Amino acid sequence: MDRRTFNRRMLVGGGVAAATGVTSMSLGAVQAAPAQAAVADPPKTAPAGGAVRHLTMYAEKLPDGSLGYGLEKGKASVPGPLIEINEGDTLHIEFHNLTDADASLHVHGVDYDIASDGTRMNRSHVEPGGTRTYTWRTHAPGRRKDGTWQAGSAGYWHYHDHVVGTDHGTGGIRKGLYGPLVVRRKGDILPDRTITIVFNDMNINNKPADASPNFEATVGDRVEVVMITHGEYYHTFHIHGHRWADNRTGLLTGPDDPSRVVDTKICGPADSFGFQIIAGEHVGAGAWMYHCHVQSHSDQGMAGLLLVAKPDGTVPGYDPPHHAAGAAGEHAH
Ligand SMILES: [Cu+2]
Repeated sequence: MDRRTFNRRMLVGGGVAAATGVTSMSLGAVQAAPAQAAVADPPKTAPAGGAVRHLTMYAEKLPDGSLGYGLEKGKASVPGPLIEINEGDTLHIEFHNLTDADASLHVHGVDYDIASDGTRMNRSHVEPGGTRTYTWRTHAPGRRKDGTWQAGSAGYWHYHDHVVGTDHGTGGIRKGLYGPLVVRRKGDILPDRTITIVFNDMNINNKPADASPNFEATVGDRVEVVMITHGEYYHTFHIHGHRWADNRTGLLTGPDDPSRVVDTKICGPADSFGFQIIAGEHVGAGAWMYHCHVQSHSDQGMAGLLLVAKPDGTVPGYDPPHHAAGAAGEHAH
């Protein structure tokens, strides 16, 4: 996984991404000529799966008292690290519990034996200081022997603790033990960057209301959003100036794709979905808000910004506050 991320950053992080941006802008600003899209380099796509991957994951307490997952000791974050695999991959995660309470790793959406469930019911949790290997498997869609179709594993999923506080991990989730999992299908379009937005109770990514996370992009970047909900409430995720298709990838497969195009989506605890947008497409650079659209929730601080910069790095009309943008939840490819 690391090597692929590294290669993609080396190959497409700068040049192709910038070129795509210019083309997108010319489509929006000069002439709405769909044929022109063919001139741009096509986006990179996910390869076939089938790899066996290994990862080490730590759960630990952060200086502010929250709990987080991290890929290295002392590097835990809230949300936890983005895990990306392809349909057909198997992932072995050597999990180290560095907290002072029982903890676990429980995943949504993929295949695992009961020993990798991450709950106390089947003793698949980990005591303080302990280690356990969780194995996640995935499969492509296909036909069963009886002729019916089974879904593949591809999707925008997530993982979280299931034992801290209560047998449902209520305390662990509340304190930040959660993170995004993306399973891609061969041929899925790969983003330039992925951002993770978690509505957890009445906060975003466990940040205080006056410091909700802002994310940065440049006009034309293919930005992938992984949106996860946790906690006690239902919310309506909304982003300004950008829309997506309400389907597995968030992308249309053609002009007749019947997927509804939306810019809001109702989400409840443990829900997850994802989509890709071209930052600023047809609307340009700016401080584009994303927020919960339940009015009392946004009024209480469930709002942040997607800061879409012009190629020269400036965000028109935006006055940076004192706290820095970005941080956890942002993942460049
Ligand atoms: Cu809300």
